[in-house]
Amino acid sequence: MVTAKPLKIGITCYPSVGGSGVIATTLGIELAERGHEVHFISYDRPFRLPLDAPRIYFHQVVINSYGLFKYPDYTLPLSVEMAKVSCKHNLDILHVHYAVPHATAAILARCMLAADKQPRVVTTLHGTDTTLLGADPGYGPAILHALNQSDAVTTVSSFLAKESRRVLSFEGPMAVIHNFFEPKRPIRSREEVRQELGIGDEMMILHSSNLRPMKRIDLLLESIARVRQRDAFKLVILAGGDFSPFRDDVNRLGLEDKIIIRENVLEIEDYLQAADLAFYTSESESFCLSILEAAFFGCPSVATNVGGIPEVVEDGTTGLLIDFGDADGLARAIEKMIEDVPLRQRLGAAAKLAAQRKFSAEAIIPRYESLYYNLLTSPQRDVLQSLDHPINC
Ligand code: GMT
Repeated sequence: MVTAKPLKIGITCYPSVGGSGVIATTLGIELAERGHEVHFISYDRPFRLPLDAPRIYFHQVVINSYGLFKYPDYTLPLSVEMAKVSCKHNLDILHVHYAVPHATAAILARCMLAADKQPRVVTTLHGTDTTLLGADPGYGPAILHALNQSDAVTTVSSFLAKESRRVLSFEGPMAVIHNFFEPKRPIRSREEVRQELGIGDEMMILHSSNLRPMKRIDLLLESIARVRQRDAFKLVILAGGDFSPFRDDVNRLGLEDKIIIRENVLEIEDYLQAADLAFYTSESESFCLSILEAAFFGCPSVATNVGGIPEVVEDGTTGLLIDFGDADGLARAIEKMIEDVPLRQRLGAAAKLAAQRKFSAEAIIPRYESLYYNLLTSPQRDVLQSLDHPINC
């Protein structure tokens, strides 16, 4: 529980499967457990949000599809809901995760409110909101504007902070607050899960992602196909999306008996505790939350040395990092993990220790709390606002 005055915090994120939504939801849950009141504002209830937790509220944004619009708009109804919730519940902080369109909606919401009702706006950049959309001329200037107007900007890795400066030319202050994980107790035992998967003594390699192009599932499969000890492993893919587009690759590479797919799994802890190795071949990654999730269960990783991954994996100590694109190198790293069980166990134990020390809720949540309290004691921004007709609550 907090000893300072508990805060009223609005959180907006993507509610579907995805690292930024997972982080935002867990942050809200942790803040509520520490005594703060947390209001989630989104088009759907975030999938990991408990239904009956004290001090947690959900406000749904209703989007009407008008025939006159070719593309339905989310930003405006989101901004109105943010303004209404801020006004009605006297929010201190509006914390948006993933800049597009959440940061722009938050800035607009703040403008609609009377000065004494305006929350401080915190924007957390997660990855492609900078690396992909930030570089898009149709989005970049709007993102930069929203960052400049935010009361605080945070990024989930030092890599992403540097990229945000480079890609968006953002010059304001940025706090690096790394991602965190708070594992739940698995429901089934390790043995039960491995039995369900049909895995015996083989090394269970785990990959969990939304399968988007930057995850480079093609490279993942290519590397797996080059592992020479064919009988020594199984690859389990927890797919936050449709795996069928990759079936042709699986067949072409003769991997049908090596790969087990589970789509849209909610009990990830069950699978994390059953795994022996995490495997990621992304071409771009601001952090890679899935590597951290595996580390909490003593699972080392083999991963590409890109983006913020080296901030999560210490090469040779908590996992093995290989240059992006080097399918042979990735395959040899996996072979090494198969052959050298003491090495794998040593890296796994070190990964778990590092995760608990650096990336636990206990280590990270107080950083967000201090950021919020510091903002509330610093002078309020001069905001362009509708002084005559602030939004009604
Ligand atoms: O930016 C994205 O691609 C989406 C985002 C998500 O919602 O999953 O992923 C990013 O945020 C995660 C949570 O902070 C990070 O762990 C991922 O590395 C990051 N993805 C990329 O940078 C590609």
